[in-house]
Amino acid sequence: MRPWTLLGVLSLLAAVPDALAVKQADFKTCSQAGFCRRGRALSARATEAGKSWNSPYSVDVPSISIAPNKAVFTAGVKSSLYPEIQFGLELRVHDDGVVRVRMDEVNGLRKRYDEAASWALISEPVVSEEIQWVAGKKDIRAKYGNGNEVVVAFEPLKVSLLRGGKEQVVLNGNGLLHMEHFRTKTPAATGTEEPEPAAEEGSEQVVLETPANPRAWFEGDKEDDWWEERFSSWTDSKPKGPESLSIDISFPNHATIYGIPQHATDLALPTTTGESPTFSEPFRLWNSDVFEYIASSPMSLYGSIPILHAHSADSTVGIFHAVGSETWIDVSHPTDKSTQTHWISESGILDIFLMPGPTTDEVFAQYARLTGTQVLPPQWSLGYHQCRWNYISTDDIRTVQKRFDEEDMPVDVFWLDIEYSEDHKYFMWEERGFPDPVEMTNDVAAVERKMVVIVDPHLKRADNYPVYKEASERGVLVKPASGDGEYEGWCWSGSSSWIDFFNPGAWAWWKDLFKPTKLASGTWSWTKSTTDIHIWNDMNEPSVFNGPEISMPRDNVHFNGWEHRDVHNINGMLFSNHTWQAVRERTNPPERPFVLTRSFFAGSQRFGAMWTGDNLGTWEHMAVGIKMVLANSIAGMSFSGSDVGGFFGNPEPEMLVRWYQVGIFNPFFRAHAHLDTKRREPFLLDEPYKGMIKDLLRLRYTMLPVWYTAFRETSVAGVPVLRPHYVVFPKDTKGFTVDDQYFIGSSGLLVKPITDKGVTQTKVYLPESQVYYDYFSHLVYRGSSKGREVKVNAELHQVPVLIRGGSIIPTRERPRRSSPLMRNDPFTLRVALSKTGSASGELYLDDGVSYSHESGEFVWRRFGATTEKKVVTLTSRDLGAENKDAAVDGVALVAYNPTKNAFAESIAAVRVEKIVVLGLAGKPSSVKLDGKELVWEFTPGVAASGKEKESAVASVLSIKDPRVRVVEDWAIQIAL
Ligand code: NBV
Repeated sequence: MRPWTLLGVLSLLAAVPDALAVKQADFKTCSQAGFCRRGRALSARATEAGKSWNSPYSVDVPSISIAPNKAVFTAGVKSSLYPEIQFGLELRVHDDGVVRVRMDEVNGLRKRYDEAASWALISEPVVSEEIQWVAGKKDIRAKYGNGNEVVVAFEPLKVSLLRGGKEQVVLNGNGLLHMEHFRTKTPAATGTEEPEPAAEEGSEQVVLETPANPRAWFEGDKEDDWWEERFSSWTDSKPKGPESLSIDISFPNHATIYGIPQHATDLALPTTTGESPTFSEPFRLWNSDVFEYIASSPMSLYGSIPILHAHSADSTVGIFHAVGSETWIDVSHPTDKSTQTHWISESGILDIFLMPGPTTDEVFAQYARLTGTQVLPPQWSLGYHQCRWNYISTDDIRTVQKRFDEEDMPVDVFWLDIEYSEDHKYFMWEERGFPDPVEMTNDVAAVERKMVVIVDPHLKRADNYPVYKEASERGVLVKPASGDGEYEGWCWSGSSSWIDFFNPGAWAWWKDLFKPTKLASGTWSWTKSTTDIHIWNDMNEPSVFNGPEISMPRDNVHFNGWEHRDVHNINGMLFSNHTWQAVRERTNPPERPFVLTRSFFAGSQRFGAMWTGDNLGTWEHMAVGIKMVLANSIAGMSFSGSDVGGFFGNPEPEMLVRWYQVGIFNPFFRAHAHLDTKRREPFLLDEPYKGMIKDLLRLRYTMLPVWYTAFRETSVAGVPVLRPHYVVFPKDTKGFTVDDQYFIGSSGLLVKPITDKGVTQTKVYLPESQVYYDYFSHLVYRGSSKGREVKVNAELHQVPVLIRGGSIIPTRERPRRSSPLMRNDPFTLRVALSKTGSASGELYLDDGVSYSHESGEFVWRRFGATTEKKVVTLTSRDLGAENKDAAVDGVALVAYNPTKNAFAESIAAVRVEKIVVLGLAGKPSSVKLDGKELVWEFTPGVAASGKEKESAVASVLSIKDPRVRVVEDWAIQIAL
């Protein structure tokens, strides 16, 4: 065991960024994880053997059975190497075309963990009713809608998803399927003479020349870390022995893949095997508190979402593997048109969902139907969050709030990190600094701001900590490997234990803790809190200072006897899930909670926001943060962001300004800093930096209607808030690797934050023959259908934001102290005409805090612009009423309530105060509403000079007070 002390930890943390680098030795490489080493060695042997190699798994044809509803196929599977071991294969075709493939060991010595999907999925998917099965000699195939087919080849076992007769996703096409069956610890079990000692750390598996002994050829010639495994000073007792699962998943017609967050790397995943791989290690999914992580690496980080998108110009498909144990994924491109991946998991069943697409939007919808959408957050949580480790007292918070107000800088939320708590006993206030937490919260709430307070999962094992005492009495703490008593580890709170959220006995009790009132039951509740306090869940990988790889031992025991290894990657999601429910149920009727989590899994999007953890204050980290947020976004977790300013280090003013430019275009926008950093709240900066950041904060607030509308779309349709190029322009091959610029929702805003020092100009990639307008200067940029880069000014006070021609952007331009104070503010509409003179845009509004939108209390408008016979007509239509019973991309919408809509009534008087039309062909002769002339101003455009294509400026028509309201239908005619 390592001698961790708080002092030691803090002295480590004090380093300056240049000296920071992850301690790689704290984390395993593939060759240090027995099952990964075995899986990669199998792959190496199979590659060596080439075509002479065949997977030992085959379908036991007589056992095939098709359920009467035709949607469920089951069959026995045999391994030629272990004829006595039985496996079962099940295929289910869902009504949206997703195919679920499950394989498990049948009647084995033990049961494999098969519950990962039950935590990730929102419900049991509905199966299709339109399947036709056609049985052949070598395979059986199910044909279903849209030319899709799923084929199960018998010998060797191979499952393929076909569209138009072409293979799109193939499981076990390369024969790497290996479900290590449970066995007893005898030498005979391996077919080898004697069990060999575990391989040395880092040693390579020997590649056998000839498969003289096929079992040994397949599994390795020794019991390599089967029964016990050592890493550094820790020993994993591995009571169940080997149980890993290897499977190759290929995409023969898709050359680019995205997903499997979280890794600090490019959005289009680089290779890890094959010819000259970018990384030599596979991508790892093992939720970890990787201190000072590297800005380009396949190493694990805090969360894991085992989903991939495979993309080509004519198709997108996806796969989601519901596995909660440690998983390594190798990526290679056997040809320039195909991708191959190899998944190696430590335990669990095979449970893969094949998502047929064929478009990116359909893959998003298919995944959303499985795991749910990003929950619509409280609207205030899209404002600016001011955090640091730590605001040291209630007066500190008051002073910070005062300074924001003095500088007229908007902010919605102040955060408290772990030092608010007495001895890191979360919920308990440290009385000296925080004698009046309720009053402090009320002071913040007086201008409709909120507090977010941290609650970590480690419970101090102290008799004077009621939360620990109650958890202990209820027997809901994680157990050590022996299965008896309470696991004890070391964290901020010293000697600590962890609640086992897999234990339903913890759930209701955990909810009660957050109630701000005394409970009749007499159990502890947070009476020194208010419903204006929301929650931050950190360290939930879980992070354990004296545990292997800074986490829990894998042989720890959870509810129902499952080992920690089986559920590790799901653990963090259960913590934020139950915290989210707890915060929601503090009030009756419930209010939308805000919970930030560091650790996450597939489905975590249902419970709030995540951030990318402890980044460094470096340009590299700023840049990779954008890619990481994009990767989370396409994997369902739209509400994500990275610490503005960088957690470690003291960014110079230029870097801080650029970091705010990144932050205002992250869905989750929070500044945060380490305990040892200098204070860097935006009001502390000198001019011109202070003014620049103030402008950026205000820009974020003016655009809140765009963000909220995008979140609402995400919450119903699954399409992400941030959209990388391949999502918006799926056919544009040049855009497949573009991951430093992106679109915000369907708004048409294209953003390219600057992440390098000393930049004054940048290139923005425009993939279509369309006009784009600079949001601020109205400079005109013309794209090309072949893809074209345009030069955009990007001095320190400028963040490149372009409006795609054809878009209408609703904003609110009045500066306020917090976002709820904007609720009755008028709107500005920026109409960016396309090259054919049309445009459209949406606006979604509701009360931002309650669930009344679920009973139809919202306002949802579509603004339009059309040009016909020299008249441009601007309109506003009621999308809520028009789509009453409809659906967006197949996901059902909440019915709109046009008659009883208290929210719409509450904003009935809210005006559109200004309409700006960009790109009119000439000066209008009249601008009229209902036949009456409006007040307007026109600035003619400036034609491009000489060769400088970028120097043209759009014409600007500004209609001041168009006398229209946001909840009404209207039409304005601009005669040219
Ligand atoms: O709670 C302290 C920090 C927190 O500020 C940070 O955001 C988390 O990622 N926490 C990690 C624990 C210690 C980090 C060195």
